Amino acid sequence: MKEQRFKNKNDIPWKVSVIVATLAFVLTAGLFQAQAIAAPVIQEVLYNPIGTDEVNGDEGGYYFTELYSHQTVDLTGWSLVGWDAVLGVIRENNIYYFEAGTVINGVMVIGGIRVPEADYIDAAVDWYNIHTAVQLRDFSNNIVDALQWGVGEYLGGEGTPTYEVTPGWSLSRDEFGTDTNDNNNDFTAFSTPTPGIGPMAVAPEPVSSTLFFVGAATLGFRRFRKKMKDN
Ligand SMILES: [Ca+2]
Ligand SMILES: [Ca+2]
Ligand SMILES: [Ca+2]
Repeated sequence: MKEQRFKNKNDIPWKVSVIVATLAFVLTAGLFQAQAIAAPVIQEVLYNPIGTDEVNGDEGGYYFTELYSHQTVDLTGWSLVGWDAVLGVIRENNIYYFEAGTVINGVMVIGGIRVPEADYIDAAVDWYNIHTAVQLRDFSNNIVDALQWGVGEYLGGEGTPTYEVTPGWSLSRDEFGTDTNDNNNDFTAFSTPTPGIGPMAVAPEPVSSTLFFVGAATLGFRRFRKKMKDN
């Protein structure tokens, strides 16, 4: 009985081709979408230095926020904002305004004076160590990218927040700057922070991943076909 499902056995490869091609197209499109970085992203953040965060209330501690952009973007009117995820408010002492005419193309580091790689020095980027989000906002105050560590009643980051890290560790995206808009998925804690070292400029070829998925889909169909035969 079940043999009759495929009246003409020559139909099978044709259908498989269509299924596999469609799957490959959808997956490839998805991969390209995930890699497309239209605007600057928050690449790495060290918010909890070992020992005192700020020295004498100035820009002393070893903390930094690293941004990355594949394109040249004028950051005039943009800001980095510290968000309290428990109270759901912006912390007024944690707002960094980019100076007019600031341009990003590649890596940019804003940090304390103990960070030699810092392009700009400002204590405003010494974010709170618990339940906080840092948000990159454009000149219209739209949130372009955000990272939250620790949970609160309010979400200021993207997707699921990461855990709060050990003092001296940073949270960083991978070497491709992958941004799936899910902080817990995109950021990893690193014991050796890399301020000034951003992702590779060139996004990876998605072909190998696509082939993997196509291979997996083909294998899945073979199993399905074998099952049909066994029945
Ligand atoms: Ca801090
Ligand atoms: Ca994002
Ligand atoms: Ca880095």
